Amino acid sequence: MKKTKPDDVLEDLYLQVARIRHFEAALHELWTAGLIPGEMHLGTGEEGVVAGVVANLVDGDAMALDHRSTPPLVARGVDLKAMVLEMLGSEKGLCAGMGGHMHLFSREHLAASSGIVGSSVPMGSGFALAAQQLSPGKVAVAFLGEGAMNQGMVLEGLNLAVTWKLPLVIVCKDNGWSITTRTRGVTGGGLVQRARAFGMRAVQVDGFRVDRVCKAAGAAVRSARAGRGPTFIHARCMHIHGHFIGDPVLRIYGDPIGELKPIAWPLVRAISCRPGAGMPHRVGSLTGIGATLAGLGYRTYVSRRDPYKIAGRLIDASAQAALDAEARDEVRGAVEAAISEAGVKNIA
Ligand SMILES: Cc1ncc(C[n+]2csc(CCOP(=O)(O)OP(=O)(O)O)c2C)c(N)n1
Ligand SMILES: [Mg+2]
Repeated sequence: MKKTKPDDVLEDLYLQVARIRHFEAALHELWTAGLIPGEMHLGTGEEGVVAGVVANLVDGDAMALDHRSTPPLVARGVDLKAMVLEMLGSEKGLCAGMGGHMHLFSREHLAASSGIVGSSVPMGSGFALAAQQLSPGKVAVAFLGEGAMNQGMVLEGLNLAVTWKLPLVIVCKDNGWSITTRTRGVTGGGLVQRARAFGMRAVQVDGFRVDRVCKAAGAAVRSARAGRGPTFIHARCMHIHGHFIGDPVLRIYGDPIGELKPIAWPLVRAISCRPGAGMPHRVGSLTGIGATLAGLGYRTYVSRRDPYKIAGRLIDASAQAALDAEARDEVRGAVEAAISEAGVKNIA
């Protein structure tokens, strides 16, 4: 693989990728043990994009985040124990146990997340406006999924960012899916072209390559710091665990008979009941369900690339092993401390 950064920078990037991967794996375990309430959207598969962008931020820069907010907060240096306590619903958590994984906030790091899809762009524009007015030279980053690009508030936020020349970097993490909707079926044109149509710089980068993301984001952040306005970065990625943990589509692949049994009969009834849509329409809908299953399965199991493994191959094997162990130990320590502080007893 052709390297785009010196070895020490690549090692730092790998460490952040590994810290995120181990943190997300720990959340996966805690959720599966029933200790985290509600849905859990992991950022496993986005590590290359997130670590590459966050590596360019300094104190006083801000981050507006979406429903996969833990990876950027890990990379930004937010206290891991406080985040785990938050997930557990403890009042000692980052947001006193009131936020959960989708509404995390750190005043110290000027970072805030929201489960409202698309809201990170207006929120990021607000952070960037504050930076422009109150602390010139500082920047804001807005992370969003490609499905969010069809939200009206995103388009409004992009427009104001350009018009007011805000120091904003918009990072679109494109996994090709919005839950079970294939994004290309609901999105016109190219997203880079869409951003350019607003008059801003827009670049495409391989989100599986943390070094390339770091380079592209470095240029965008420098440009924003120099007062040259926003840049849009489009980065492909994937979600290794599907939309959320326990994604029903991926469960079907794990246990086809068990998972399809309860839905087979309702499907047959839906196809055969009268009155209603004509048979061609019904067959078309069924084909659509099959195509969704096949598409998500292909993306998850066949065309799968892993930014964590790819980042590991950019550095020496011995350095990779040592940094991976460092990241794993740090996360394990934080989880054990959080569990003990929260007084949780029934961990499997
Ligand atoms: C305004 C709004 N509409 C719908 C939802 C439900 N929802 C949660 S995640 C999601 C998909 C978002 O897709 P994308 O932006 O591509 O992010 P990804 O989940 O793929 O990372 C949707 C529709 C929501 N949370 N907010
Ligand atoms: Mg998506």
